[in-house]
Amino acid sequence: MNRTLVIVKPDGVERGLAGEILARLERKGLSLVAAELRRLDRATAERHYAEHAERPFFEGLVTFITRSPVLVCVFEGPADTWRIVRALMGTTNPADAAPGTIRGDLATVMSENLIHGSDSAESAAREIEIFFPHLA
Ligand code: D4T
Repeated sequence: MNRTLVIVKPDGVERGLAGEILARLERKGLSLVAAELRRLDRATAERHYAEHAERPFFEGLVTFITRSPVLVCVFEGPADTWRIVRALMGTTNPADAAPGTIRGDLATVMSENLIHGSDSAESAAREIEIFFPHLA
């Protein structure tokens, strides 16, 4: 089996969409193996988004992801489970995301796009280590 990290972002929890988002991943056939509602501190957010440290949107991104609790989860499925989650999420900008995807159905703007999913096998391993070190 193969694992990936999912975060229901602050907008998702605030809007009461955590259950809907997890249900979509579960209905697809993925299994929830860890979940915790957590308010991220700045250091953890900066570590998670380290690849974007030099980007102009970084400060806003860290402020956003730390503004209220997120639901951090690990999902398990077949090989490359991260790809399955990414397909269900839809593109980063919800304005372009296909209907039927989480972002396509439930979000409108890139700065509040509801869900994070690891974007490679390497990212999944790195991110599970950050949030659930006992599972890494
Ligand atoms: P995450 O990492 O949150 O799952 O989103 P993606 O994998 O789909 O997109 P990303 O890493 O490129 O961007 C991370 C995060 O930053 C926000 N963002 C991104 C933004 O506010 N402005 C931008 O121009 C970009 C590229 C949205 C998601």
